[in-house]
Amino acid sequence: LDDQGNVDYTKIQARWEEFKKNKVSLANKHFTQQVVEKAKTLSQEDQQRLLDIMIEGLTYNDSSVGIAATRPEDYDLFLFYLEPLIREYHKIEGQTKQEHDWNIPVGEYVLTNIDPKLEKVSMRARVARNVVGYSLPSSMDKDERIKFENQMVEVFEKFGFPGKYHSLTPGHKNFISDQEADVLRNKHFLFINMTHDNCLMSNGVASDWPYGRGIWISEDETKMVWVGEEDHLRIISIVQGNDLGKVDQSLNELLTGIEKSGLKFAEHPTYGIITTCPTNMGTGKRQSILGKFPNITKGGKDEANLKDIAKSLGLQARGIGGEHSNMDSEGTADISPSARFGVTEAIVTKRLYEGLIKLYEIERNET
Ligand code: CIR
Repeated sequence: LDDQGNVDYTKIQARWEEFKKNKVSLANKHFTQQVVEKAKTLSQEDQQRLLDIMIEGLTYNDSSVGIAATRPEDYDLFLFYLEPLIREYHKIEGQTKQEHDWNIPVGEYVLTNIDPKLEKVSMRARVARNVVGYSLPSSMDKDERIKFENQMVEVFEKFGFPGKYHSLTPGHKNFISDQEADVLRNKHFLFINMTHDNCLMSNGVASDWPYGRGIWISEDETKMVWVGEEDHLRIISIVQGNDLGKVDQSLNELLTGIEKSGLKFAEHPTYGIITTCPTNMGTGKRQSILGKFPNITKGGKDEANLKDIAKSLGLQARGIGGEHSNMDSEGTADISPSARFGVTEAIVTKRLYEGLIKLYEIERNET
């Protein structure tokens, strides 16, 4: 902002030019002259809000996307900027309206049909959700984070699934220590300390850590809900087995149970489920398996090779500890389809299955 509090576009454009020398985030790529001209027609307040949603990209030079919405309305107000970006990430050409379809048959996407070794695999599916009436996590203040967590504790106490809520909020009645939190992290249930993630630090999502953060876990440890991470809620199911349909069934039961408690989720008429990061818009659904790819990764030494091959198949390969983590010496990776918008929940599962057929074929042929 200049001395008068006006947005200084020359400075922003100079920053993007500087950043382009290293890596081009989607936030950078889509901040075109046309976007600048349109932005200048907005009120001063809205121009400042536009800066807020791209602050990650402007302050952290290693982001691939660099955008975090601050309120659900951002996807209307700043659609002139975000629409081409969303379409590029999800590979959508032309107009698409988000549809939902949870009709995912059990017995159809069976991993042992791809490779007999895939008898007992860690299968994970999650949906991101944000609750109407709260700011999105990048712009919540500490009180709002705590208020939201307490509202969720009431839901967990009443929604009928046996389980327990663990809070990271100091002084909370369900508080767990750092050591207890690490036990849950080692089981890949709980998210990392968000202050260790530069993206989440720069966009404000990690602010007020660890207030308002926690995890609900079902007694059988197959269903869980993250509270206060990148979205208000990440509703998750983890099932050990080989039928992708079973993890969807479990996730859908949990999601339906939470919906019945009366929470209203933010949804856009065209872009579907509203999420902090544009990569999750649409279904908000990410489904993955933990697979071993020792040949493609050359014993875990060439993670980039797996990431590139996965990308060419419309998949994303991550390490075992989340988005910015590493693979082990067996090349254990979390593989999921990239697209979440313009596909239904059922298509996300189908894409994972069909992508894995190709990926395991490449793994078998790699020497
Ligand atoms: C970034 O822009 O690099 C981070 N905010 C995360 C991007 C979202 N995730 C992804 O590409 N799968």
